[in-house]
Amino acid sequence: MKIYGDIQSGNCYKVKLLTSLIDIEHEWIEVDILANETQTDSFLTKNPNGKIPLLELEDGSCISESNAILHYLASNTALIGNSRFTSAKILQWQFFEQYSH
Ligand SMILES: N[C@@H](CCC(=O)N[C@@H](CS)C(=O)NCC(=O)O)C(=O)O
Repeated sequence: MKIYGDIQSGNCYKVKLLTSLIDIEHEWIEVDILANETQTDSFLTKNPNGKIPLLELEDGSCISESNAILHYLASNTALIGNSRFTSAKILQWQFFEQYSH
């Protein structure tokens, strides 16, 4: 899998940190937003919203939004578990982080 990001961005760093915590093999592709690399035709084909982080799977399908990426990568690991309450608490913090932080 490939992850497009900028290590100085908090949204991207969250994803990078998770790949380290649960040892996910991936190719990190550094994207320079100041050089408008998120606005090229080829990047917009992968994420029409033109933002990083972006996860690209082996079959070419893509997931954007940092918290969606975190859920995808952490699913079936102890970090997510299968408790409804824990799952809702994770979402609670992630929505708080996106909208209020
Ligand atoms: N809600 C999104 C926010 C993503 C976002 O704003 N990414 C910024 C970098 S932190 C970006 O790609 N900016 C480039 C642009 O807006 O052109 C997420 O959590 O992934």
